[in-house]
Amino acid sequence: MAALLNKLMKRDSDDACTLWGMLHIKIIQCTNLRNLDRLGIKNIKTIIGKDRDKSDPYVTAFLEDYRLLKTRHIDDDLDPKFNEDFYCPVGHCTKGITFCVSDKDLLRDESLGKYFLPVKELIQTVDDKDIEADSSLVKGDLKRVGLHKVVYLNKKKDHGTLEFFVEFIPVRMLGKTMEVPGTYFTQTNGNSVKLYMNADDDGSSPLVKFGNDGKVWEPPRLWRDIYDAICNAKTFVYMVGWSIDTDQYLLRGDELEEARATGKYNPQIGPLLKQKAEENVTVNLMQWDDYSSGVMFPGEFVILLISCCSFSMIQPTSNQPYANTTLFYFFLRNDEDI
Ligand SMILES: [Ca+2]
Ligand SMILES: [Ca+2]
Repeated sequence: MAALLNKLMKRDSDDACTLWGMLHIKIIQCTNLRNLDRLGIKNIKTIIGKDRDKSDPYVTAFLEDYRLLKTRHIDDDLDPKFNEDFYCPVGHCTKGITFCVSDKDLLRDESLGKYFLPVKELIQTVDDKDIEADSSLVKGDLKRVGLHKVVYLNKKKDHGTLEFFVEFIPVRMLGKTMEVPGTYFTQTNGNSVKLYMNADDDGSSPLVKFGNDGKVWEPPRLWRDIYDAICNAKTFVYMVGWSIDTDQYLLRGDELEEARATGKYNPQIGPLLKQKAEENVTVNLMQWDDYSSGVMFPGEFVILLISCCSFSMIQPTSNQPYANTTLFYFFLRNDEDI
């Protein structure tokens, strides 16, 4: 099997090889990038309130047309520090990895420079010297290869540098687990998944019997479950969503009145999360920061088109009053692919 894999890796043209395994790439930083945002206006800071007169760089990397990664962009910084790790499963015949540094702009991003890493720098095989150091190795097998580089963009000193680390892990070295590497939490077993049809049940759901003993299906209640889960949280609350409307109530009708009158916790999402944060429960919100969050629709509302031609209105900025507290942590991510 190893011989076949090695043969696959070495086939193709003189320049191309098949990378099969995992690429771990860390984009570290850039230095001395060119300024493509210079407006030629003196004292721009006094005109628009802040210094936007520098490039807003981000980094992407490709195997031919396949995009491996994209970092966040950093506003107005010619020496941006990214320190972002990416784990990319690959099975591609390629001549190498193309790193691109770009300046984010409102209409059309511009290139700040490129660097091409030939694939052959990542393909190394076990030789006699390696076996002397580790007798468990097999001559001819592909090795795990790591490269740390600081390179000039476009091979020009005045275009600035890109610093990165790239590691190729051949498929034979990957574990049998399906676990995604580099995640915040390791894989756990024995978890449960609950599917919901509606946010809540207003009593109008049809009576559904199942089994031979007359069991009746009870529709699960999403918002009630969320409320109970947050109330019972002891260590952390992580919320992920396109947008989170902190004004929304999780309870309705009699339950809402009861919670207001006697409940320990506020049934409104924003105040409820604040209460939990004040109990020293870590509360993290993750929401998307995309074009529709402000550039195209600068108002309070965003119309998010959902499949089946239905649409809903959400308020992406309604949680901003909470963002100013130290109790909440926001992780905003640009995504231009929606
Ligand atoms: Ca700028
Ligand atoms: Ca720009």
